[in-house]
Amino acid sequence: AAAHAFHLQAEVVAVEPFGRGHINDSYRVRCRGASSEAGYLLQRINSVAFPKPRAVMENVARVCHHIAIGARREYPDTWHRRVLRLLPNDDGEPWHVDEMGEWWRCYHYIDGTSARNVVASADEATRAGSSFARYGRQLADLPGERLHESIPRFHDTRYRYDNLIAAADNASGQRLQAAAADLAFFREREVDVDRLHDAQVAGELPERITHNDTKVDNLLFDSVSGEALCVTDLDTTMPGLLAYDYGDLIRTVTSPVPEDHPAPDDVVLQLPLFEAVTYGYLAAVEAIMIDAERRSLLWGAKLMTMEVGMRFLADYLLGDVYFRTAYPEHNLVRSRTQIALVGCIEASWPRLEEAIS
Ligand code: GN1
Ligand code: MG
Repeated sequence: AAAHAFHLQAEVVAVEPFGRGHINDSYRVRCRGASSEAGYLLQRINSVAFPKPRAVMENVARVCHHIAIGARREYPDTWHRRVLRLLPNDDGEPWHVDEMGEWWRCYHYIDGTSARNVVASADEATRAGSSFARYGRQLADLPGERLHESIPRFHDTRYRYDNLIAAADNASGQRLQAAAADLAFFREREVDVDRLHDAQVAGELPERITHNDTKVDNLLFDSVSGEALCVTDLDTTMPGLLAYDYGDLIRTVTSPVPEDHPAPDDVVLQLPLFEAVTYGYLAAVEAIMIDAERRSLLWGAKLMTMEVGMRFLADYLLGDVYFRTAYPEHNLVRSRTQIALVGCIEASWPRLEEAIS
């Protein structure tokens, strides 16, 4: 029913769950018709994570429209595979609100692409770095008002830390006990949580438009050429710092195992991939980046990894109310890979700083 609220251009034959996202519900809508008809990607927006879905959709619609203008100019033949395209509903709006008040949207499906949660080569790492950096640059001249903050304080590490401590205060004895060492890890690093925020407040780091969820899984690669084609998962695109986007890339590109790998000892920071993603990222932002931003990037890597680790752990302590989980320890397992990676970043700090400078 939700699919039919949109102006589909082909007959629906199947609707299947799709993707690995932790927040929204995604479905692939398969269609019959011309062989070129790739179908659609239908999504229900998670109203716990996004209590202001209209603000999210206004942002996403503006962002898609703006990126499409540039992509059309640069790639007249293939632009439609390089940007998400929203379908309108009967009222011409790029969303649908159902009888339960749930918000939906529908994109054209981009066929012949795939996403990955672990990169396979240095080349892919470079492509990931330059794609997300380019995304930010494309939005640097977005006309109109400041984007809405779709999730306020999304990358406020102090806020994430405080939420973790509050979650521990309210946790059940059993989960609290299981998480004791992990909690201690974050408590020992409280001194670092204000670093990016303080530098921004001091006027050292300029506000940019950033994606804010640049995990490598949020990028589509062409299945044949391997080219990084299209940035996805645009809901958190809003004002932010370059260090956020660079940081979340490092978090997800440099480890050989996925975020929920059950053996944290397998997490290592692969230096060649670190260098490759950094190279791709810097090459695409160098023209606009100031020195203070460059110096903030490694803090972005550490703090974004800490943040997600703290969020997973807080969610575990609260009984799994935010991230989608497949088994009871899922959030704890995820938190531990992040802790391991923070340890790797700390252990290689001087070497990493050198690679960024
Ligand atoms: C969520 O939506 P998805 O799965 O791409 C989360 C990110 C986390 C990520 C961890 C809105 O991203 O902040 O970094 O999980 N998105 C939201 O995998 O909370
Ligand atoms: Mg996603």
